[in-house]
This record gives sequence, structure tokens and C-alpha cells, in this order.
Amino acid sequence: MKADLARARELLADARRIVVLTGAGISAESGVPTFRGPKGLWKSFRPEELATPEAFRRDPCLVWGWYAWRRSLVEKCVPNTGHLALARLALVERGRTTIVTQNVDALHHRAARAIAAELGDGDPTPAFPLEVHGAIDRDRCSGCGQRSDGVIDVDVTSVDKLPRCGECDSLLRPDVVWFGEALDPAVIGASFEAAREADVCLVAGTSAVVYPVASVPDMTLQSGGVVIEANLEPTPLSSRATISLMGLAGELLPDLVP
Ligand code: BJW
Ligand code: ZN
Repeated sequence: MKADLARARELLADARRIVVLTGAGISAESGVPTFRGPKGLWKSFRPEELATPEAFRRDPCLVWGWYAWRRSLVEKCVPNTGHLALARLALVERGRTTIVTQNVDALHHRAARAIAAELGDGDPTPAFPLEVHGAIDRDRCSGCGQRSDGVIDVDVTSVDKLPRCGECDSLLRPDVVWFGEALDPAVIGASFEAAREADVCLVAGTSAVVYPVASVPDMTLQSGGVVIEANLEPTPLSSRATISLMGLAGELLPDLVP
């Protein structure tokens, strides 16, 4: 493990371009529950009960209740040492690192702002992630697609009380990507491009089972680069990864990219 860590650190230090792929595990130490595993969000609900357009059509109050709970939970969470290490990596040498996240919690954005302020530079944008599964703090109209800031205090007691679009009166929904829905082609396209151009893909805190994002590390491997995985436990990616490090993202990442 020690030799792997040293090698991984060296690969990252020498990399010309880095793509980072993060998942729910990186936010776990901030108090955001993961999706899968013993303490995961899916434990009491099957994904298809909540994170699909069909579920929203069938029971919008149930789905909104889940998102309203997560929205208020995430608001109270703060970025941890893992998010901060990645933001520093992206800001100290601008243009070298692209962060791709499956998370909808905006903690990478908040880490970027904190580190930009610490560096006295002011521009956090190079550390803003490509958010492939959307953002929980935004709403989108289920009819006309218009995006808006997330409604606070959603009343989920009846469909009549759920938030509606000011333009077309359809129900608003969280601006996230559910199973069976297409990802924004510009966002996933930019992620794949960053992965193809990277000589190192660093993957942190994802079970690596949800596609198409789970292909990001493969794009780096196919173009001759290496993959470094940081996770509490082995995943389906581990056998393809060049180096697999087991541990907390909040401890491994600051060690990898000091
Ligand atoms: C730590 C840690 C610590 C914990 N430190 N580590 C069969 C085969 C292949 C694909 C498919 C298939 N059947 C269907 C599909 C496609 C489907 C898919 O991939 N399904 C698979 C699950 C089988 N994909 C889709 O449907 C996607 N769309 C699509 O394909 O569209 C096609 C299309 C084209 C054109 C027109 C129409 C359609 C969409 C996928 C959307 C996923 N959405 C969600 C919800 C987002 C909104 C929300 O947040 O509510 O995204 S599901 C959920 O999973 C969420 C996550 O972003 C995503 C990934 O989860 P993640 O981040 O990996 O979290 P966990 O919990 O799974 O893992 C945490 C990991 O961290 C674990 O490994 C822990 O060990 C680790 N960990 N603490 C380090 N401290
Ligand atoms: Zn509308």
C-alpha cells in the first residue's frame, strides 16, 4: 500500500493532464449519505422507486419528499479535506486538472471557492466540476424544461401544493439525471474528452457501476493513460485500475495531491 501510494503520488505529480472522477463516497465524510452499501440511501428504497421519471409520474410527492430532505441535509454539509485537496490541485496549476463529479451536492463548488479565497486569486472556476448527474439545488420544469433555483421548503403533503412552472404550470422537479434519462451531451462529452486527453485518471469514492459515467476511466486507459482508484473497498473498476488504494477519500486525497 505504501509503495502504491508513493507511485500514485509520483504519477499525479508528473502528469501533464489529470481527470478526476468523484462519486458519493467523497462526500460521505461531509455527512452526505452514499447511495449503495450498508448505510446507503437506497437501503430502504429501491432506486427505481425514487430516481426515475416513472416514479415521479407515479408519486411526485414521495420523490419530492426524498429530494427536499436531501436538499436540506446537503445545505448544512461542508466540503471535507478530499474536496479541498482536489480544488487545490485544480487551482494551483490551472488547466491541468478537470474534475468530473456524479454528485449533485455542490461541495466541489464550495471547496473551489474556499481554496480560491485562500490562494488570494479569486477565480474558483477551474476547480468547478462537470456535474454529469445535475445539481440538487436547481429545479427544472417537467414540461418545458426551464431551469430555476431550487424551491426551499417544498410542501409535499399533496400534488396540488408541489412547486409548478410559472410559464407552463407543469410540475417542477429537481434538476438531476434519473435512470433511463439522457445525460447532457455537452457535459458528458466534455468529460469523455478530458478523460481521453488525460494521462492520469483519479477515481475517488464511486462504486463505478452507473453508466455512461463509469466509462470515464476506460477512456483514459484506452488512450494510454493510467487509472488510480481511491475507495474504501474494491469495486468493479479495481481489476482494471493501474493502482487501487483502499481508504477514506478524505485521508487519501490530501496525501496523493498535497
Ligand atoms: C468511500 C467512502 C469514503 C464510501 N472514502 N470511498 C445495464 C448495464 C449497463 C447500464 C445499464 C443497464 N441497465 C440500465 C443501464 C443504464 C443506467 C445504469 O448505469 N444502470 C446501472 C446501475 C445498471 N444508466 C442510466 O440510466 C443513465 N442514463 C442513460 O444511460 O441514458 C441513456 C439514454 C440515452 C438517450 C436517451 C435516453 C436515455 C442515467 C444514470 C443516472 C444516475 N442517477 C443517480 C441519481 C442522480 C440524482 C440524485 O443524486 O438523486 O446518480 S443514481 C446514483 O448513482 C447517483 C450517483 O451519481 C450514481 C453513482 O453512485 P456513486 O456516486 O458511485 O455512489 P455509490 O453509493 O454507488 O458508491 C459510493 C462508493 O464510495 C462506494 O464504492 C463506497 O465504497 C465508497 N465510499 N465512503 C472513499 N469515505
Ligand atoms: Zn414549464
